[in-house]
Amino acid sequence: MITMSKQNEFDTKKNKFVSGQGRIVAGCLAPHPPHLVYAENPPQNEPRSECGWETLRWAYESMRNDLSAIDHDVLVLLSPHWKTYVGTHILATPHLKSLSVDPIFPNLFRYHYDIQVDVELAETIHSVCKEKNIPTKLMQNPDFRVDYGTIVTGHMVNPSWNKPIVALSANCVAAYYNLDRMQALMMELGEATKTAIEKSGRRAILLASHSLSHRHFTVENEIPEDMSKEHITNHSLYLWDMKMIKLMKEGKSKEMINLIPDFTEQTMAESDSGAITWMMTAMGFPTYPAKVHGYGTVIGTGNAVAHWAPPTPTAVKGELAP
Ligand code: 2X7
Ligand code: FE2
Repeated sequence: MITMSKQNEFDTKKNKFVSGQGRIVAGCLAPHPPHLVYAENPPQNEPRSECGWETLRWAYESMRNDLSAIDHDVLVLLSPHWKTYVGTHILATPHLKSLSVDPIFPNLFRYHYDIQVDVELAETIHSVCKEKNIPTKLMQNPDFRVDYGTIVTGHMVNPSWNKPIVALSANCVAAYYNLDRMQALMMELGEATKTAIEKSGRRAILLASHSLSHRHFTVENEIPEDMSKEHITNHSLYLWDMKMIKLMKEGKSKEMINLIPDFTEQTMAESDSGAITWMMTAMGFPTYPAKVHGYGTVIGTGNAVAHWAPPTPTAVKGELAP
């Protein structure tokens, strides 16, 4: 069942939300290897596993625990596996139900999804983008097949799916132009997303759905969950991952984002989608530390599960108190 706070009811007479100011209440780096869902054995997924990737699954468990203490109405996410070639598309159909099969790992991921979308927020993001001349399009096809990145991240963050989502596509600007153009555009999209959330009255959690370093093995193990075979593809990728995680933990998000073009190029990272640049910009480049819940590899890729939550006024006072 979807829960929406009362303050966010839509007043049809006034044609606006009965709300105060909306805000971003947290942002998460929430990677989407389908292996994690496979290893959890939820009823929605057909294949069964014995175990696997516990460090990452327990990291998600820890993050879910922290997020459950933060009141929120909606999850807004950007996935690298919904690729669009002209601008950013925004999911804007109220209910999506179908079967998602991972094209590379159909043996691990055949997931029956049933997703509610916050169409009003999607439309608000779209209209703010229009005002700012950022190319966007609403995806209103009720038969649209949702990508597995959106589904895996959505499931690992909120397996009950009891909150609506808004999903944004990965506009292929990095491939068409370059990583610097991607950075600039995702910063504009981040600003627009923040403005739209504030207008909407929603309390939103943002999700950047991707791994860190992303070179993976080309041959799958006979038993996919055989953890004796799991490790990072090579040491230089590990060093890059640790460098990025250190900056997150030190509250140096601006420095971390400035490294994204080099990091992405050298580690083949899915940050070419712009998700983390979009999220950090929308959050105003946090100078408070991220909580890193865990790090682990999946078929050789590096994955961190982390969240940033703006300190509450009381916490800030407490920190500054003599
Ligand atoms: O899409 C993915 C991924 N990002 C990481 C690891 C394994 C598979 O799929
Ligand atoms: Fe991926």
